[in-house]
Amino acid sequence: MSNKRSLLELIDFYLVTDSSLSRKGTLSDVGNAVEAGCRIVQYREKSGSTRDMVLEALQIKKQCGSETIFLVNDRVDIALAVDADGVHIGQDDMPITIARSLLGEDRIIGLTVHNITEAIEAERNGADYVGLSPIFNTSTKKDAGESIGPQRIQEVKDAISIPVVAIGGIDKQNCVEVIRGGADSLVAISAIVCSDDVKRETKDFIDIIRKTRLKC
Ligand code: TZP
Ligand code: MG
Repeated sequence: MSNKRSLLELIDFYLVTDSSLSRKGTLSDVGNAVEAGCRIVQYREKSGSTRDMVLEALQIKKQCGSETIFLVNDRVDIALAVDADGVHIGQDDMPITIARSLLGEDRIIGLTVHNITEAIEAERNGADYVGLSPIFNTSTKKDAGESIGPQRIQEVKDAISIPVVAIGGIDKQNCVEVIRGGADSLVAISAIVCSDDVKRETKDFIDIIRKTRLKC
């Protein structure tokens, strides 16, 4: 693992994989997104054996190379097994302080939060960024909860000093509101992996995010 924490400052579009929705498969999605300029990838796999996940994670790590942050969702053991750059965990996963003691100080830990209280707690407990969820309604994660709306991003951003990554129901149309709303980065799952041309879609998201930032 190389320490990629400084790259967190630079992220804009953030890819989260989903093999259950993907049209072309996870490895194809990651390869295309990285080629398009995506600088952070989270391997989120909810089915299959641990062995298969480790083998796939090793391939994704290779695709990410030295310029793209590679995180594993939920599974601290898999992140350690493949020497990933870190993990993304939720409120019901391993407590962040325990994850930190296993992963060490150099790895990145992202935590899903739903409000200011959880965001402040996440930062206090050593999170490197928060995933604020869900911004809009989404059918990709059944238990995502009530949508927050892009107008609430800034209050979370103002309460903490680590990056805020927006997730949930984000597409090329509404991502402008999300960036204007104060998000440092955003995730789109279905808008990317359900597409026929992941490279094109990723490039479009990156362009829209950068142009919107210039106007903010
Ligand atoms: N966590 C909160 S919402 C969500 C996850 C994994 C799903 C986001 O998927 P989509 O398709 O971008 O709405
Ligand atoms: Mg989780």
